[in-house]
Amino acid sequence: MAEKNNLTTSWGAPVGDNQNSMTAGSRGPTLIQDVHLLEKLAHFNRERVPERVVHAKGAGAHGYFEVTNDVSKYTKAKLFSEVGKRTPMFIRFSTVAGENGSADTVRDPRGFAVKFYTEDGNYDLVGNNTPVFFIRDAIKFPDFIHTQKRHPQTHLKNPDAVWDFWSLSPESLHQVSILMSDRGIPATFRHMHGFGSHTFKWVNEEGEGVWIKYHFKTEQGVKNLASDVAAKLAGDNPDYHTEDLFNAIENGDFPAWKLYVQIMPLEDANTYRFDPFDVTKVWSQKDYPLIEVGQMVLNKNPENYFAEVEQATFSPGTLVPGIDVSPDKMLQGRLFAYHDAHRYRVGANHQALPINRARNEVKNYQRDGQMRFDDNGGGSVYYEPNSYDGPTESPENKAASYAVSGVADSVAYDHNDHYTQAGDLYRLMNDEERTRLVENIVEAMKPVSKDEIKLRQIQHFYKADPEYGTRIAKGLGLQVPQQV
Ligand code: HDE
Repeated sequence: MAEKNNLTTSWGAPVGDNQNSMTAGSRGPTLIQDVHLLEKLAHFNRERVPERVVHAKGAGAHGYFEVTNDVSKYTKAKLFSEVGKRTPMFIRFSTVAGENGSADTVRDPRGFAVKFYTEDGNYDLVGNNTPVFFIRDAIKFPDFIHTQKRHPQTHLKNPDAVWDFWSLSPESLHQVSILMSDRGIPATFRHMHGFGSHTFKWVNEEGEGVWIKYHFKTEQGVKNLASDVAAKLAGDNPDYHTEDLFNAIENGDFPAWKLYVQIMPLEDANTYRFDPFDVTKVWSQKDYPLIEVGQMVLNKNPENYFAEVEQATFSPGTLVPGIDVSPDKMLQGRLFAYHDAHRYRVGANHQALPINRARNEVKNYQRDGQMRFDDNGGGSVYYEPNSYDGPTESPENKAASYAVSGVADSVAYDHNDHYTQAGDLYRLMNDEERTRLVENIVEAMKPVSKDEIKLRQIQHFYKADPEYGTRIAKGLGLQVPQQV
C-alpha cells in the first residue's frame, strides 16, 4: 500500500487534525496547548520579508550565458574565457519606484539584474534597461527615491517633488528624456535592452586593464507600449510583464540577448571630452564601438517565486577575478548599499541561500549569524592565519592596483554639460517619437502646482534643444523663460 502523504508540523510531527482548533468541548475556549494552531498562525504572521526599498516588484528566470567571441585578451574572468563556454545565470527584471504588487506597465526604468554562477564565484551585473541614470553621486539617491515614492502626508505620488528635484538636478535631463520617450514603457521584459550603465574595469592575466561598458541587446527586438495601452493594462492586468515572461519560457519561447562591451583604454579616461565615469553620460559608439561577447538565453522559470525571486540578492560588489569597478561615484555607493540592504532584508547569511549560493565551494572563516542553516564550517579551523591547512589568500587574485591622486574633499564633477546628450537624443528621434516624447512630458508635468518648477524644467529642455523646450512650454501654456 502506498505510504500515506502525512501532513506534518514544521518540526516534522504528523498533524492529527488540520480542520479544527483544539477546544475545551465543542463550545469551549481554544486551548493554548494546540501548538499546531499556534505555529500555523505565528508563521503566517512572519511570511513577509521587507520588500526591496526600490525595485520591489519583479520577475525572474534562470538561463545560461554562452561566449560567442574571444575577449580573453581583455579579461581573465572565467565566464568569458573561451568561445562556447556556458555559465548558468539567474536574472531578475523589475520596476523601480512601485511597491511589491504595483503594476508592471508603468513609466519607469526596468531593473536588469544578472547573477552569473561562475567557477570563480558569483558575478552580479546589476543594471537597468537604460544606459544612464538620473543622478551621478550616490549621496543624492535617497532624496531622489523619496521624490519617486509617496508624499509623507497624503501617501500619494507627488509630481511636484518629482519635477522639483529633476529641475534642480539638471544632470537628470538625459535619463528623464529616455524615461519620457517610447522606451519608458517596454512592451515586455523580453523586448527591451539591458545595460550595466556604469563603467567597469576588465583585467587580463597580465594585469592589464581596460574600462568597459556592458550592453545587452534584446534578440526579440525593442517594442514599447503606448501610454494609453499601458495605463489600461495597469488596471486590467498589473502583472502583465510578469505573466508574459513566465508564459514565454513555459511555452519554450526562450528570450535571448546578445552581450556587447565598449572598451576604452585606461589612459583615454584622462583625456575623454567628459568624465567617462559619469553615469549620466553614454560613450559614443563611434569612439568605442560595440564588441560582441556572448549570448544570454532564459530557459527555465523559477520553481518557487519567494525562494528564488524574492530572496535573490544582487550586488555590484559581487565580483570575480578579471572584473573590477571604476571610480564612478554611483557605483562606489552601490558597493556598500546592496549587501547592506540584503543583510537587513534577507539576513546576514543571504549568500548561503540556494538561489544566491555560489556553485563553487565557499571556503572562509565567516561563522554563525542568524539562520546559519548550512554546517557553519563544521569543526574546521575557524581563524586565519593558522597551522591547520585552512584556506589562504591567493595573491594572483588580488584586484589590480591603480594610481589615485587628489585631496580628500567633497567635490563636484569637473564638467556640467547636461544638455548635449539629451539634445542629441531628441534630435535622433523621428517626428512621431518627438511628438510622443513631448506629449508624455506635458502630461506628466501638467499636475505640477508651481509654475516656477515648470519654467525651471522648461529651461533645461530648451538648453538641450530649443524646439524641445519650446514645444513643452507650448503644451503647458507657458513661455520659455527669457534668461535661458
Ligand atoms: Fe539600485 N538598489 N541603487 N540601482 N538597483 C537596489 O538593493 C542603490 C542604481 C538596481 O532585482 C537595492 O536589494 C543605490 C543604479 C536594480 O534584486 C538598493 C543607488 C542602477 C535593483 C539599491 C542605486 C540600479 C536595485 C534596493 C545609487 C542601474 C534590483 C533593494 C548609488 C545601474 C536588484 C536591494 C534585484 C536594487 C541601492 C542606483 C539598479 C537599496 C544606493 C544606477 C536592478 O540596495
